[in-house]
This record gives sequence, C-alpha cells and structure tokens, in this order.
Amino acid sequence: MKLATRLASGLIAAAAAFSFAAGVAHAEDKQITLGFAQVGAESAWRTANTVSVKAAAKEAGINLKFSDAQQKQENQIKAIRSYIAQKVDVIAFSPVVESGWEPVLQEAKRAKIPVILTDRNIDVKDQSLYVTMIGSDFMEEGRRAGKWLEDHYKNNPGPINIVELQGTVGSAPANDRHAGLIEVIKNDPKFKIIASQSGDFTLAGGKQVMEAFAKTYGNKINVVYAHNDDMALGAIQAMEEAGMKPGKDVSVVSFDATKGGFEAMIAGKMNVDVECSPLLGPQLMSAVKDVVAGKQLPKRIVTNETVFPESVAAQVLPSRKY
Ligand code: GYE
Repeated sequence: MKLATRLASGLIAAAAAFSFAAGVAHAEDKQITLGFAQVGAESAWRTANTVSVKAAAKEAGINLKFSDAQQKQENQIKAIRSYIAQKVDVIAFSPVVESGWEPVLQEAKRAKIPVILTDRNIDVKDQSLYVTMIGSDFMEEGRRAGKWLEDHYKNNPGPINIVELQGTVGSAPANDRHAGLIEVIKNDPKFKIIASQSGDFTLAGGKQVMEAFAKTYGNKINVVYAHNDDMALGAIQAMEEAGMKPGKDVSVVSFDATKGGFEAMIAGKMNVDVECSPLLGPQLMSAVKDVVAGKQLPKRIVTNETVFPESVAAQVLPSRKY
C-alpha cells in the first residue's frame, strides 16, 4: 500500500471509529420512555405511590407516560396496549388483580418491550412475561398483623371474633393479607373470622361494610382487620356512629401506615398499623435504566418494612413521608 493510500485508509478508519463512538454516546443519551399503568386513586397509599413514581421519573430524566385505570383491569389492559402501540422503551404497571394478564403480556413480549411489575404481583405460568417485581411481601404483612393479634390477646382465653374488611377482590394484597393472617391464627381456635367482605380499599367502601357488620354482629366484634388505612378510617367512622368505641372495645388492625393511620393511633382509635411503603418510584426508575442498559435484574425486589403499634405513633408521625 502506498503511503497516501495508507494515510487515507487510516483517516477513514479513524472517522468511522469516531462516528461509531458518537453513535454509541447518542444511543446512551436517548431519553427513555416509560409507560406506567397505575391502578387508580383509591387510597392515600395510591396517591403517595403516584407522586413517588412521577417525581422519580422527573429526577431520573425519564419520559413518563402515565395512566389511571380507575381500579378496572380492562382499562389497565387498554393502557398497556396503547403503550405497546406507541413503542415505549419499558412498560411498568401495578396490576389491579392477579389473574388474566397472559394475552396482553404476550403482546408486549412479541413487541420486545420489557415489563416491570410494581407493588402488586400477578399469577402467570410463564415467568418470562415480566422482568422483575418490585414491592412488598403482603403475606409477610398479614403474618405480622396475625402475630400482633396473638401477642395482644395472649392472656385472653377468647373467643376473639374478627371481622375482615378485604381489599379489592382478586388483588394480591387482599389475597395475601388474608392468607398471611390465616397462616398465623389457624392453629389457635380462639380466633374466629366471623365475617369477611370487600370494601375495595376505599374509605367509603370500608364505612359501608362496617355499618352492615355493626348491625349484624354488634358487640360480638372484638377485632376489625382492615386491609388498608382508608377502609380502617371508614370503619372507625361507622363504629363511632353505631356507638362503638374503636381502639378500645374493638381492636383495629390496619395496613399501609399512612399519616391518617398514625393520626387514628394517636387518637386511640387504631391499635396497630403494619407498614407498606408506596415510595417505589426511585427503585422503579433504577430498574428501568438497568433493563434498558441490558443489565440482569433479580426476579423479585422486596421493600423493607416494619410494624407500628399505637404506643410509638406520636413519636414516629413527624418522620412519616406519606
Ligand atoms: O395497601 C392500598 C392500596 O397495593 C399495597 O393498594 C397496595 C394497596 C394498599 O389501595 O391502600
């Protein structure tokens, strides 16, 4: 090769390398678009979760497309389909219920769009339909509540009659908070769940179901086991209107540990609140970035949580973030 040719080909190679590097840098800089299909706005937990997701996306420089399914699976499926049609980079959603997700997740898979589950789990055979699940262990939350009950009533021979206000029918937290409690109390016959009904995780739903329970069971009720704070707060109102004393004659056990729950504990109307953190935004955004960068993620990312008895409520409330 002549010197001139060699020089020229060297230059071409250098230029090619430069533009390749520039191309890579460009690909890395490309803003990630995330489609997030939220459950709804049914509770204080959910509102805090939405705020966390939106703030974390902004902070991470991720372009967020957000939709609210108003607690209906069909709306969530529509939202996911529209994210597929828009060719977003990643889809994340908090599934309203556990079953019925295969078809739409197959569509996402065919379109090669990775899916991340947040907050609630799903029931699918094919684990390749989602990358990871970020959220709480609801079974463990149920067990924690059950252990609190065992401890609280250890010197009481019973019977201890429990009425249960369940979350959305078929949702992971409703299924698992029920199952976790059963696992703990099933060997102790003094505990009896005398009634169970869904209040759909809302204050109005909890109040309505509790009004009916109060009428039917009256002072036979020893414990209200509410699957979230909003329903517990509704139940407290219903009990007070029925002349009962929540937190005193009736133990109130709840989940989430929102500010509303803490205030009820400080007022002596709720006895224990099992923590469930909605602040999943930052973990979600880092998972989104990792997935786009081709990194391997663990199949399950569990949030750290604890239990707050009413005795610590006044001290802890100022540090609560939701
Ligand atoms: O406990 C409830 C909300 O999925 C953990 O949904 C979440 C639950 C939460 O409506 O307040």
